[in-house]
Amino acid sequence: MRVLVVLGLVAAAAFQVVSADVQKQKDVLFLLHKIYGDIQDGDLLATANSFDPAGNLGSYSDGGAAVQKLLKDLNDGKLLEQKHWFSLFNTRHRNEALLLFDVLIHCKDWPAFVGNAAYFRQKMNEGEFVYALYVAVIHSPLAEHVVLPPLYEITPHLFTNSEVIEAAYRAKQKQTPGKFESTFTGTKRNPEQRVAYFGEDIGLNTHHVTWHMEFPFWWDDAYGHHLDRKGENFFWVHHQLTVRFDAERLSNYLNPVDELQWNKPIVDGFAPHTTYKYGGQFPARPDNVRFEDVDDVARIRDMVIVESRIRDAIAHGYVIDSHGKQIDISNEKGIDILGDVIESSLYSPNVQYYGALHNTAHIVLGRQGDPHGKFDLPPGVLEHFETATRDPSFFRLHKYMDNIFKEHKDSLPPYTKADLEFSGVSISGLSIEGELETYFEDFEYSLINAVDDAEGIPDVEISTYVPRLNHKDFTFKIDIENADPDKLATVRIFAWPHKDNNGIEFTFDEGRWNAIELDKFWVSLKNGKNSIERKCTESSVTVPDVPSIETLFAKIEAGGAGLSEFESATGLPNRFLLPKGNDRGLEFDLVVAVTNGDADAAVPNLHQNTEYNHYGANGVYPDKRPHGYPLDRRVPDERVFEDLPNFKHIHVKVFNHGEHVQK
Ligand SMILES: [Cu+2]
Repeated sequence: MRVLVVLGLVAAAAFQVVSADVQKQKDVLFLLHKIYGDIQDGDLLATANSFDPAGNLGSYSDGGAAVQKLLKDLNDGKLLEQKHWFSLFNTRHRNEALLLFDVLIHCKDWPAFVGNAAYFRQKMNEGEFVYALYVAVIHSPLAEHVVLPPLYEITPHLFTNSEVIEAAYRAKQKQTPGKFESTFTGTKRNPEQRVAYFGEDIGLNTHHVTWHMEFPFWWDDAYGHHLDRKGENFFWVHHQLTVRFDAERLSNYLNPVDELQWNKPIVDGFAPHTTYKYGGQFPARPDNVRFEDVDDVARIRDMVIVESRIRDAIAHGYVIDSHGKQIDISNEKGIDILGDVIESSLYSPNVQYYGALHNTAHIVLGRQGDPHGKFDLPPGVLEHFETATRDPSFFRLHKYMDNIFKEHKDSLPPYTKADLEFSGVSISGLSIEGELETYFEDFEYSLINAVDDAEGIPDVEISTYVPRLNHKDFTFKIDIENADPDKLATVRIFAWPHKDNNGIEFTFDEGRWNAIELDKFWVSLKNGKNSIERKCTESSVTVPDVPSIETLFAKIEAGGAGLSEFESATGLPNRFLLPKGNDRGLEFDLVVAVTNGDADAAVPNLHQNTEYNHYGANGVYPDKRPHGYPLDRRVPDERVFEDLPNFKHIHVKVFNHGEHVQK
């Protein structure tokens, strides 16, 4: 049953009965809507103007330590001004945003949370505020059921091409509604443009930034909970982006990505066609730039040194913590530590020695257009999780790090048949109902928050539509024989491209490293034959599209029903489940592994709808096995798999016939 509260204080609202969750939802939407101007809701604006953050220090679980610090910085005029770009990779910007997060996460009740959010929204830099509020809503138990609006509607500049943003400004100025077409950057002369639909997809950008909010590198367990397997998750989410990008490339007759190397040119340049709301254009980078040291950030030599220390640790099978003690990584937990080290996060056992390879590389790569700060350019697209995947060098950088992770995974002993067997269980059939077929569709989103508001100038409808990949419905049909009484099983489904761009078949060992995770679920097997039908829409590794802010507002007006499925946006958009494929049908190896559900379970009561991406405060990742299991280790002899009755391997084709569903 939902808790009901009566808003009886304000006369106008005296008879209004609103559920607590709906009120919270409404508050958060109004806090984020029209972020560059005043709060649009009268009550909330009144709260912002009357709230005294230091008025009741008893409402903070840290006794008000964070809020007093933030207030002091505010009153001393130390905080970044409004109407200025914000980057999480800028230390000052990050510290300020995290100070606000620190305030919000320590609020003991919603009035304190929303009061502080409203108060500081009016005074702090908008980018810092949006970031702090998103992360606080994701992590605070107070906001557990709040659905965050799609970021591309809150800060559209980071997701939308400059040309379209300019058209939006003109539409507002002329007071003429407009619906503008977005295209992908560049021309057909750039082969990379063939896969721009992937890196520039607003859903992919949202997935990436949301993941980094769910698992922030700056997370400190003192905020209240531990982020389980954060380092391994870092590896896995980027590994999946890497293998997916290669599958998109093969779909478009391009070779897989080459890894980035510090002593070689960055082959592909990039012109972002993206502009900051405040701060000018995102810098471009021509082809074949050679890495240069970036003033005040890092020397390339230091990057090479840090890399070799990490590779040394992998070869030794241990890392050395900040006290000089060895931590064994030659086991299945090693990947988690290595992820913390490479990112690096606050969980890294020794940042002093192993540095922050990933985070520093993002800045170094992002600044190659102006490494010495001669031209006073704002940060590059790689310095924002919202925009990073737009630049093809993002995938080169991540291929480089993925190969370091692979070195570690390859150092572990391969699984034996005995490790993988599930006695009494065999897969007797595997097929797909429906065709694996992708298509493009136009997707429309509002740009109302991109343009400026002025007194007396009403809003007009302004939106853009952009082509995006989707797939037709299909269902996995899996027949499983169980010779024993009822038992719990884990079903894992993966696919990898069958051939490279030259038509040469991948070996099983090459293929399994490129495996795309399609689904993972628990199922109770009865004795005898179990015919399982698993719809593509049920995939536990994907999420549905979050409704637009307009729809969210409308749903609240209607009482707030039908929002629960959007509570977490962490995960790949479901429409991105399949790689594009092509007209001839891109061949994939589709594999299913059914393993012992009781042995795999990290928590009790697992079922077909268990979620994996967002497991909340004090959450434990439901699956005890390493990400990618059982394909995560090298396979010197593929007969180990082909002889397993609980493993099935078929070939499928993914088609794209050039269909484009227009608006
Ligand atoms: Cu990332």
